[in-house]
Amino acid sequence: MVHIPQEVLERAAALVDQADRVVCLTGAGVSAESGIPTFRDAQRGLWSRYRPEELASPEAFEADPGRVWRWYMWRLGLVEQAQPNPGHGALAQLARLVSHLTLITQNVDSLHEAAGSPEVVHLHGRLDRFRCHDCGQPYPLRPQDREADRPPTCPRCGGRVRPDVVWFGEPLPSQPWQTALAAVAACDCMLVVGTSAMVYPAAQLPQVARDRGARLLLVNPEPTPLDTWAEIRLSGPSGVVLPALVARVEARKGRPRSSEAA
Ligand code: BJW
Ligand code: ZN
Repeated sequence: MVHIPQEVLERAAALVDQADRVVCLTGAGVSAESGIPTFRDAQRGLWSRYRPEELASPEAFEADPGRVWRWYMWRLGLVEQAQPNPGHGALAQLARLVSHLTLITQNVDSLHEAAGSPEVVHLHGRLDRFRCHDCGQPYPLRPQDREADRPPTCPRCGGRVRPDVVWFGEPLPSQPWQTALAAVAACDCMLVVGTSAMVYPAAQLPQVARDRGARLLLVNPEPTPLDTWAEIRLSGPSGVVLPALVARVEARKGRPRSSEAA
């Protein structure tokens, strides 16, 4: 049972409500209640058996493409079966309530879109898209590729096909990163949900917001390095905390815009 003090929730809702431009940065924790394991949970996390560099780096892929391919095919199966949870739903609803929300995610699933969030900035790519590791050519995944022990071959150059995600040591895709930076630099309230804030450059974004004077609000059941910077910390799972927060924002605003238009 999660207990969120009403006074803290009300203060958080007021920060969001009073902001002209809100940014939300999400991490793996927002999808945990959809059954997708986070990365750094010591018992159940995706990296409880391997070090991150053994699976999520170009070096790992080049050294053992089959192992990396099978890991991603397993994860793709998990993500395809997953449904958005109330946390995703609350963020989609928040976009309808506030005048300007930029939703930035580090997640490679598409559960924000599935929940109805209108525009999502994907910093670390997407697990449901594939491309050639050598020439970058997009590759439409075939059913037999899912069962294969090794990655398919690029029809254009013969290189290996890989998921269109960002591995350690690789630069973030330029356009999403620039969009994220600009949104964060211009926001007056930033919501940081379900991330350990340990992976750069994404972890830098809350610091940029804070340096520009934005109010920082954290949603996480565990402490993170951002705790000392945050104005408000809502401790608990995002599937519980976000619906409660967004309901408060909605109550402050009166009716949501979507129902006014109907
Ligand atoms: C809940 C919950 C619930 C649980 N509700 N919450 C030192 C300084 C700066 C940088 C570096 C450095 N040393 C090395 C670097 C670089 C490196 C880096 O940051 N390493 C760190 C480990 C230190 N970064 C990079 O390499 C990046 N690229 C780069 O820097 O390029 C430079 C360059 C420029 C020019 C040319 C070439 C290079 C790339 C980083 C890519 C990260 N990729 C991954 C894998 C994506 C593909 C895949 O999915 O397989 O992205 S790593 C992994 O971590 C994934 C995630 O998006 C990312 C962040 O993880 P996240 O989301 O925070 O998850 P967790 O598991 O860590 O945390 C979950 C949280 O949820 C926890 O806090 C829980 O408490 C919480 N939670 N249940 C709410 N119900
Ligand atoms: Zn190719």
